[in-house]
Amino acid sequence: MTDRNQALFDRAAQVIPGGVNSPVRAFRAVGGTPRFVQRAQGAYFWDANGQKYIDYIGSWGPMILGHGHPAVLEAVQKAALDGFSFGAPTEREIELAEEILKHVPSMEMVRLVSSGTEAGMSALRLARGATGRSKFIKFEGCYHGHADALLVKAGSGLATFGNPTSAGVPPEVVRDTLVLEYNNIAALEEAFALHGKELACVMIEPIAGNMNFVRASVPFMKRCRELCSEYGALLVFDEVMSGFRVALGSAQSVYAQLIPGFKPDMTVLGKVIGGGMPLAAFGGPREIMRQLAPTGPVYQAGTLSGNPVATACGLTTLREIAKPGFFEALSARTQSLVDGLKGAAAQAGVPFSADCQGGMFGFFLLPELAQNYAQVMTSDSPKFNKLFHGLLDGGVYIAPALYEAGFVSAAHTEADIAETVRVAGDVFKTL
Ligand code: HOZ
Repeated sequence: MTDRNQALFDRAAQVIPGGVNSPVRAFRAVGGTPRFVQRAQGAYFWDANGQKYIDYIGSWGPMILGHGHPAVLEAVQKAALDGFSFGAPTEREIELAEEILKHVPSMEMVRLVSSGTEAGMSALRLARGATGRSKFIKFEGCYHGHADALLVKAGSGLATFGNPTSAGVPPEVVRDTLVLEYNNIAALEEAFALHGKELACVMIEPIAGNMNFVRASVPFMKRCRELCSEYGALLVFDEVMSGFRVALGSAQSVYAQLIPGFKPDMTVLGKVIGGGMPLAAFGGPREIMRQLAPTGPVYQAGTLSGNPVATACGLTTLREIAKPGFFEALSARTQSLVDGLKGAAAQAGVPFSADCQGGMFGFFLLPELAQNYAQVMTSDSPKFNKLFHGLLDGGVYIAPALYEAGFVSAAHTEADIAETVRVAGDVFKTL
């Protein structure tokens, strides 16, 4: 039988760099042929060969209700009939903003944009504009989109500024980006002692989903908050992945339960708030958000910002996940996957650790959970690749790289979880 995935990949490579429109999709880390998706429904998608998979990527997070949820489909179809894009305001933008603010009260105002990269880039510009400072801290392994100043890896010393991680990013553009180790309080304190008064913000993924799944420890998060407040820097939460995914109130609500009175100054959102459509946002207190054009001097704009079809998709998704019991059920399902995988790995004698929150999870072929990027890097990547392909052959689709988190949707059934654990158990025995 012809492999249609391979045929499509070969054809794509002639007209699209690497055959993909986002690099991780090319399977370079794990080898093999990317699956070209033909259609998806609920917790599954079908590839170009007609092969069915249980989907644990869910568009890298947005599909929290599963694919093709009837209420979302209806809202999108209706919105599309009313017009695709106007470049003028609509009532639904207000409704979506109100819905977001209702659940994430650290934000008093929110600006809608089209992608997480755009939201992160704009939040950084606003933090710099609002504080009048240029330098900022980010953490190794946290990804905030591909804006130039954010594509930075750690420099040679703890408190030195970073180096570009991509060709085409001039060193002078990243000279104000300080990159520190995640969960390292001593490095954070040292950086503030040296540069605190010049820092516009600390930007952090509170639950990092771009180095697999790594939580900021509570003492570390507490110290981030204290130092930002002490030095007048803004604490910017990048919740593109964790927002409305780990809890209805996002990761900040999880930390607020552990650290009394905790809240970030600004929040960056994406993925779930668009329900699978290109939509993202950033927000914060009124006095900061009013620094944005047209009320303030910080420029930011977009033709597709607040797009009417995307807002219909996002708004309906948020209303569905705000229904009573939604997150309890999703969390229980995700926990049962993580527990099942741990049990299967233990039975096969494979070193394995895993964690989850709400509908987001991660695992390492390591005996202990990684706390930072360097520890994530110690994972056994040939073994991960074997696991990845074993799962894929068994009809289970996880991210094709060990640096990515996984996502469970409300459409995943107990039977899907059991089947996943069964397939994983068989593969673990071969590792
Ligand atoms: N930025 C995503 C990985 N964390 C990949 C997005 C995609 O390929 O769709």
